[in-house]
Amino acid sequence: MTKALDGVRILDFTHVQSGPTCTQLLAWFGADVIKVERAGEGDATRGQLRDIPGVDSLYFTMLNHNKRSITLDTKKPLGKEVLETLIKDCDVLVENFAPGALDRMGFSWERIQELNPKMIVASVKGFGPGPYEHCKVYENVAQCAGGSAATTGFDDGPPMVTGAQIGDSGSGLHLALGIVTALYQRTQTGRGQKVLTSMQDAVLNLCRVKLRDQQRLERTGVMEEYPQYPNGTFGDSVPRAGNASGGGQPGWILKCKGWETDPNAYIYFVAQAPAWGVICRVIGKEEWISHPDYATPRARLPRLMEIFATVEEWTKTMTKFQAMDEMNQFDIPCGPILSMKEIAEEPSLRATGTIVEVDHPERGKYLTVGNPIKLSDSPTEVERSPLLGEHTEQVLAQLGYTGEQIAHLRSEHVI
Ligand code: CAO
Repeated sequence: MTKALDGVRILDFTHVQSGPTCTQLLAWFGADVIKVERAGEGDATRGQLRDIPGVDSLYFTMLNHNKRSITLDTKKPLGKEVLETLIKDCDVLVENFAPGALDRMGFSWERIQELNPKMIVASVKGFGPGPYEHCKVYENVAQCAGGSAATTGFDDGPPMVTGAQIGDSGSGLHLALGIVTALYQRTQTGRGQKVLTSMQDAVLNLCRVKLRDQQRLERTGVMEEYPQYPNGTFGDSVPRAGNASGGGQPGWILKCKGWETDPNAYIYFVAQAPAWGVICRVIGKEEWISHPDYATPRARLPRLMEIFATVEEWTKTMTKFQAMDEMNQFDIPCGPILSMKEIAEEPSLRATGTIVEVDHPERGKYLTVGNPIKLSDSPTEVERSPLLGEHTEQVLAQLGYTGEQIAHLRSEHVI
């Protein structure tokens, strides 16, 4: 079966997490992704957080599936020549170097346009144009600068970063959408274009609801669905909301049986308005159904923490999975706090290809997260990440290099 992006060739000049997330997605959709790395070390993540000495780390393998790897020193004249050939041959160049690195290498947008006017040049940078545009940026810097850290955590604690890599993988996702959109526009214009995702922008986009709340706060001075209401105070910026729901239906994380020893024996409970009657019946508080202090969502707002505490007395009598079953019977929205161990072992996630077991020649079998975007006509088969330079000769031969030329490049330490 053909793949959605069959025939699209990507010059993958990415490293670490943000860029590789993007090119891995494109590879999963069928693009031919050629990852260009420096000989010797390659992408720094190959050697970071290693769990097996001398073997590509899980950090690397889980972000570089379905790609080919070539080694190339793009600062040497002969390496630049090879890069030029690649630029002429590929549809998209994706990079997430520090600002200015591609220009310093001699490959400005203008130069790339000269070589291949159809080429799409897609970049992740920490910041867009402005005071910080020259800064190097990692995940948590973006979470802090994009509004996530200020709005995550509890009111009485410091700002907090989240485990979800919204700065890196979030930016990669945004960039991938920009690339396929530019490819689509190219079918009409015949031209390439620049695609830029700043990590700050990507995080802020994912924190959109907090900018909503900032403006609500400025207008009304109070956030009635936040845990600070009615007894706490509000300043002039959106406070951290603990585990309050980000949407219009109040929610909170509640303890379940075993919480004293199991750090994940909790459930997220949503006091959805249409389910209020059934919630009251299930927890044995039928009197709340018609009581004026509880009957309407508005009346409940100043009492949310008391309501959650009462529901928690009920959820504490059962495991999170039993609580889930009980509530699901009545369509009460809720979700168990699943540990990574539980997720890794969940059979239904294996069945859908969301968790995939991959075999690697050096590390053996490991688990990865498969493609979260499922296309019915372009199913994803997750293939192991390439070893450093595994496809150098194959790709160069495809570009028209003879065996003799390849040997010369090797003897000059260009590849
Ligand atoms: N051959 C020769 N040189 C190469 C090369 C190759 N194949 N590949 C890379 N290089 C060179 C670059 O040209 C650059 O050289 P100069 O500094 O002389 O211009 C150098 O390697 C280092 O690149 P870098 O500055 O991007 O790498 P770093 O490790 O210092 O910084 C990072 C890493 C991530 C902070 C930076 O790349 C960055 O800010 N990227 C943009 C934001 C981003 O994506 N961050 C997320 C990373 S995921 O957590």
